[in-house]
Amino acid sequence: MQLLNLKNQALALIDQAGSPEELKQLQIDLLGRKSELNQTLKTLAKLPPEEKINLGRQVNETKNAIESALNERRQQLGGRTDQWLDVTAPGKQPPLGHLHPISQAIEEIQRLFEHLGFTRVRYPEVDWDWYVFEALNMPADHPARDEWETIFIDAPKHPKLGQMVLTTHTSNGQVREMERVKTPPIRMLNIGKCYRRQQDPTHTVMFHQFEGLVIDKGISIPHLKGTLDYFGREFFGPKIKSRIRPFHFQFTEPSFEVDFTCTACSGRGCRFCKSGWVEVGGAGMVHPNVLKAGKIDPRVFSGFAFGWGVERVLRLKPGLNIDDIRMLYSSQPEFLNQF
Ligand code: FA5
Repeated sequence: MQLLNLKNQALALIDQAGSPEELKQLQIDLLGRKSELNQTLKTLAKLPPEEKINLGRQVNETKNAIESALNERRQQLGGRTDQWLDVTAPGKQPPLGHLHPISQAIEEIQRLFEHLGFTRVRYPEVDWDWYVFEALNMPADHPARDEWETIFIDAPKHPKLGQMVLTTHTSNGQVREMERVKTPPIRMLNIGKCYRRQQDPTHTVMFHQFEGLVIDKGISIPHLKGTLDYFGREFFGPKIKSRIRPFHFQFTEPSFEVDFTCTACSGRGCRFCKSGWVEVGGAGMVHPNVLKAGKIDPRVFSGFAFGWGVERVLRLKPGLNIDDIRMLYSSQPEFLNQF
């Protein structure tokens, strides 16, 4: 009852106040250290628990009512309130993210190959043995399969397509693309995630490859070499040269490994590359057995294919020289924000 009177008197006084200064004084008198309300608050400690709760609640309600009345009246008198908003204050810029460096590299690679008329496609990350190995001239038990540190899926086998695996390379898209297009010309760019049981500074369990496949009448090695040179110039810089070295893949004949001049030493040879050249991946002329698996007549059509690591080409970009590609997947903002 005492508090109710206090509140009513306080509200009346606030209502009658004629200036912000008067309100300021009222605030001190009504809520300050020596105010009646504050004195009541001090008596709380000595009360039994139940009364304490009851009186505490009343004190709080009274205090809140007085504070709102003070604010309201202050607003009416044109003064500042406690909840004011300065609309002219400069805003706080929320931190802005950006695409992951691998996504940026994928976008750039896609753009470069689209200029040559390649079409970007995506094929399954979990695929049948047939597309990953068998159709690529690697029958079951062929030793060439050992090169791919394959992760197998524990699922029932398909009667014709075999076991399910995590794609070890984007070459699984080759025969799938032949089946999709049916009749050449084919100019495919398949970019996707690949998986192998590997982990060291230049290998990750999950990584990305981009795979080119061109099939038409009269396609030969110079078409492949021209495409490599174009990519090198556009992606790494105008002075970059490419070279192809004899190699072996079951699905290409002849097969090559593709090197670009090292961007760290401009091909002179350094700690990073040793020879002045850095390998980016494989390439070759599509094997007739692979064309046959895709129902394309090798007597009429020929083609080239290449498959390179996105992480591998990114780390060679001038100025980057990423020593350990695992950093790309470390989720460390200090590292990723540099891109
Ligand atoms: C292949 O995967 C072939 N499919 C490439 C190919 C395609 C040859 C078409 C001929 C025709 P290879 O296993 O060498 O080849 O891998 C190619 C590239 O993928 C490597 O040079 C490397 O850049 C990248 N790569 C392979 N394994 C990893 C890994 N664990 N982590 C990161 N990058 C990898």
